[in-house]
Amino acid sequence: MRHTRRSSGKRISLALLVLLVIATSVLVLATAVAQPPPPFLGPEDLDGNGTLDGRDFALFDAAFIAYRDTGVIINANADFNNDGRIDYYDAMLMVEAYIATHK
Ligand SMILES: [Ca+2]
Ligand SMILES: [Ca+2]
Repeated sequence: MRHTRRSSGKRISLALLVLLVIATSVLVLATAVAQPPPPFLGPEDLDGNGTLDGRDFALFDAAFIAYRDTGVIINANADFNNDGRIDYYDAMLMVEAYIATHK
């Protein structure tokens, strides 16, 4: 009986964590959409502000984790090689773009 209660609590905590991650991702994406038209740096500039920085990595990270954990693509722009997945290959393209723009 005690084990069941503890397990139920963990399920509720996990559900709350998943909701928090989704809510944060929606807020980040909504903020990115609300920005004025930017200079276009490249597809890896996920927030479109003309620089490739931690904010773009945060957007990519959210898309990467969502795809890894659920198989759902929450930001199709993070699928840089257009293969229908957000995975290691997209992460490599993100890192390569960062290195190329921060020489
Ligand atoms: Ca950016
Ligand atoms: Ca991909």
